[in-house]
Parts: sequence; structure tokens; C-alpha cells
Amino acid sequence: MTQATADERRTDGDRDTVLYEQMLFIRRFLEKVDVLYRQGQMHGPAHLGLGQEAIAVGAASVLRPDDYSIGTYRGHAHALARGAPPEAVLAELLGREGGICGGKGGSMHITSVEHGYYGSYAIVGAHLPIAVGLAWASRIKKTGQVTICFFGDGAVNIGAFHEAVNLAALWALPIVFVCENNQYMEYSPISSMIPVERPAASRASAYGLEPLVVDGNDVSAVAELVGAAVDKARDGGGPALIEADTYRLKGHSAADAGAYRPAEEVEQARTQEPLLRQRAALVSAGTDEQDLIRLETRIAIAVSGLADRVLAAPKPDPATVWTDVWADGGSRWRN
Ligand SMILES: Cc1ncc(C[n+]2csc(CCOP(=O)(O)OP(=O)(O)O)c2C)c(N)n1
Ligand SMILES: [Mg+2]
Repeated sequence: MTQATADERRTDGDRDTVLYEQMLFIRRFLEKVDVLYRQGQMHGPAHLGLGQEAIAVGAASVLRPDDYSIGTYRGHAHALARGAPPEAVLAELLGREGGICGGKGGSMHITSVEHGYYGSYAIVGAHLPIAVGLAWASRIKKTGQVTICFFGDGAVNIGAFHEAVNLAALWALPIVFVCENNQYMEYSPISSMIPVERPAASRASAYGLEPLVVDGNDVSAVAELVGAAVDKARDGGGPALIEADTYRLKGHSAADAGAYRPAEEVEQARTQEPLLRQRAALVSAGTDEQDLIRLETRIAIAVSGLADRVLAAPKPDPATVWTDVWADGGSRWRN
């Protein structure tokens, strides 16, 4: 978040209100991206984590600023939850100057190393060994940093998942693997793709790990379970493999209407989505509904203003296509 926006988003409320506010900001941000995509303002795909905000926000809430996290192409929420500036994320998506990856990444590669978010990866499962490398690095450097690696339910059928979890368990590395089980891998229900009940939890025992399952639409439950796993990993207790149950409220990407999902299933999922749940929890805990309405209005205005600013920003200078391609700033092809 830019400082101004972070201030706009901050309230004097308690932690549960802050978690709601963060999820709400991400929800409105993603909805705006969806609209901009449909208006033809974006090029390339956009995989939205609508409905999965509680996992990103709950997990990020238990991390130290210097901890690492890493995720998939469905990574906008994870970058924002770690504090990546929303304006720079949106500029990257819309091909405007100031994009968080300088326009070299686009929607599937949002990265904010300075906020501890080590990238979004388009190849399913490819980042799990990279996450293990991050955890190994902090072990060698004795920094006490923990890595959280987010991935989808479909990634457990990729060999790299097994190699990564095996090595992490063998070396008791400080890493927490979080499987976001949104019930679908692309257009297929995960239940039609695995011979076991659960994509991640059913595999945990193969690596000597506990099968941990959390309601991924309950932000407090996510923070509690991931928090316990992060503390344990930081104390030298080794990795955890958590399966967070959730639901992808839209299609696989913004271009997919998701029409293959039974209507009753989507209806039912809408009643269980994390923002409704957190709002109801706040109201029943005594939060004044008028305060929530004010907060919701403020966030809607902030996201709309953000989009207007980014849309009005210039397109990058074509000459910048040659910058940031090599670590040393060079641009000539070399072997
Ligand atoms: C190695 C590899 N195989 C196939 C694909 C095509 N693909 C992109 S997303 C996806 C589904 C992944 O599902 P899941 O891991 O559940 O993540 P979700 O999209 O639900 O977040 C597939 C098969 C890919 N990107 N990489
Ligand atoms: Mg999935």
C-alpha cells in the first residue's frame, strides 16, 4: 500500500476490524480489475482471488515484515496483503508507468521483494522448490525468517510439490506450505483429479507432517492456525502443510464465466464467503454497523480514485523495454 492509502485504510478499530478492512480493500480492488478487464483495459489474463481474501490477509497478519511469502499467478491479494503499493500493482496490470515490475511481469508475475513477497509464478508448482530455497537461505543465514508458500489444490499433482515438501520436512526448514483449496483446478473439480479425499492434508503423512485443515473463509481461524505454524517453524520446529478450504467465486480467469459450476454450488458458496462472514462476526461482537458502512464507503471511494489515477497515468516510455532485463542493467543478449 502507498503510505497515503495505508493511512486511508487504517482505523482505530480492533484487529478483527483491520482484517475486515484489508479483505474489503482487496475485494474491491479485484472487482475493479475484473471490470477493467471486461472493458478491454487490460492485456493478458487476470486470475482473480475473489472469495479467497481471508487466506492472504489472515496469513500475512502473522508474518514479520522481513518474512518471505511467495505464490501463484492468483497472487494479487498476497502482494497487497504484504503491503505492496496498490497503485503500482494496478499500473502493472494496466500497462501504465510505475508498474510494480516495470511492466515486465503483468498480472501473473506480481512481485514485491521489498515487502517480502517473492513473486507470483505462472507455472503450476514451479515456485515450491524456490520457496524451499528461501527457507534454506534463512536457515543458513540464521535470520529467523519464515517463508509461507501459497499454492492451489491442483499443484499437489505436480512432482515439484512432493520434492519441495519432502526436502523441507527432511531438513526441518522454516516454511509453512498453504494449499488454497478453492475446489477447482482450472475447469475441473479437484475431487475428479485426486484419488484421495484432500489434495494436501491427505498427503501430509507421506512427509511425516500433521494433516492440518482450516476454514479458509474464516480470517481469524486462518491467522490462528498459520500463526501457530509460523511460530513453530521460527522456533526450529520445522515445516507445516496447511490446507485452507475456500471457493473461487468467479471463473479460473477473468475471461472464464465459470459456467461449468453447478448454480446451487455457487449460490451456497456465496453465503459462506469471507467478507460476509467477517462482517457478521463484527456486528455480532458489537461493532456499530454505521461505522462499517462508513468504512465500506471510504474503501469504495479509495479504490475508485486509485483506478482513475492509474488510468490517467501515461504508458511507459518504449525505451524502458530494455531496462531491468539483466541484473547488471545490460540489455544485450548473452550466453
Ligand atoms: C505445469 C503447468 N501445467 C498446466 C498449467 C495450466 N494451468 C494453469 S492454472 C491451472 C490450474 C491450477 O489449479 P490450482 O493449482 O488449483 O490453482 P487455482 O488456479 O485454482 O488457484 C493449470 C492446469 C500450468 N500453468 N502449469
Ligand atoms: Mg484450485
